[in-house]
Amino acid sequence: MDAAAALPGADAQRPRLLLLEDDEQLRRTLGRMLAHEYTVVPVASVEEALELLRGSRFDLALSDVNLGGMSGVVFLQRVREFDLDLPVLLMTGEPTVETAARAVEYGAVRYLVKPLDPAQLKAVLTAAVSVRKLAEARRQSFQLLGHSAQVAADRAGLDAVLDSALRSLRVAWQPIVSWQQRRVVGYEALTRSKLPSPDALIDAAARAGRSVELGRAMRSAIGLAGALSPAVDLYVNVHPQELLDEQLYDPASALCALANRVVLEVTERASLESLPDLRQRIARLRKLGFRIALDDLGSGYAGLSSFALLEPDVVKLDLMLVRDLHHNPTRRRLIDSILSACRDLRCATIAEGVELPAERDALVELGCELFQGYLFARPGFAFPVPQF
Ligand code: G
Ligand code: MN
Repeated sequence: MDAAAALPGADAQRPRLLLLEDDEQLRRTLGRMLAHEYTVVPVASVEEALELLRGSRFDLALSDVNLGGMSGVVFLQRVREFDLDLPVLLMTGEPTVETAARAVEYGAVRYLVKPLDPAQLKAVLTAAVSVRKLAEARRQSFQLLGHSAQVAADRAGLDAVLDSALRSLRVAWQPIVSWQQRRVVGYEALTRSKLPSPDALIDAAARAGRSVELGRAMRSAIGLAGALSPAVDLYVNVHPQELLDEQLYDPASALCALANRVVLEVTERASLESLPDLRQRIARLRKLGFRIALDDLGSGYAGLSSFALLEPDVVKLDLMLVRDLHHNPTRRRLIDSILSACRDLRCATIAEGVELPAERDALVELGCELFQGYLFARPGFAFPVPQF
């Protein structure tokens, strides 16, 4: 452990720098060179470095790329599993384009080539400390403003967050009710994980190009739970990218086995126009027994075209449209015309996000009959039963 003791000159004001270098000579030289401005904690192994980083706060890490068997890029990935903001600088004597590219993709702040020029190194380190401060401030203000949807910006961070979120993936169910009949007609499957909101997970998966993987994990969880569910319809969200996943069309899949009572919800938030053969794909899904819903209607995107492409069996009104409609004549008029158009098209409508009796009553007056929202029941893991 003696390598892990801070070098002389340590004081509370200086930034703490973790130096990971397995060459003893170089570790000493660098340590001495940086000790004037940093509290340097030198270590020789990745495991030791990770333990220290987990145990206390550091402002930056400087690591060799070739660490006797383990790569500095792997170190970087492991750091991102628990610290998304720590600037990590990698140094190498034998630069290759490939490692440099991977280092940058996984969020290395800089990629330095040995021998290091002391002045340049100092400038780079100073900048890295500022990057650390800025990252923390941004994260805090995001949280303060309640914007939790965006997680880790770099690839290693995203992958680490996603891996752990996927391991903690669960399905919550929210009932959809017929008000006239005072009964549950279906349940929507909603994604829950360690991340603060489902949107954070969906957004992170999309940015990492892993929507299909998330979709598969959800569908298999839903297929398993669905077999145990009450004999009502199951509403399942599919990201537009999932429509390109052949696994969705596999008749042997757990979800396909339930297709006759599954309604696939396709959101209006994302554009559908760029998806090749969309019409054909939707037709294949119908042939398998699935019905199609257009989700989040009124949330913005190309409403008409997505309707025409999907020819949905069900339309779900976005909760922002529903919110306070009893106080808002414009929203009310809009909903009125959507409902009447849907009646003409023989398309069922579900009002989402209904929280207040006044919202429900205004919707009933406009002829809406199917509801979903906290007023009836919050999502829960064991098929919640609303009280009427
Ligand atoms: O798939 P969709 O984008 O429609 O997801 C619906 C989301 O809205 C879910 O995350 C669910 O938890 C949430 N939700 C459901 N009912 C209500 C409600 O009454 N009010 C609010 N604010 N959110 C709701
Ligand atoms: Mn939905």
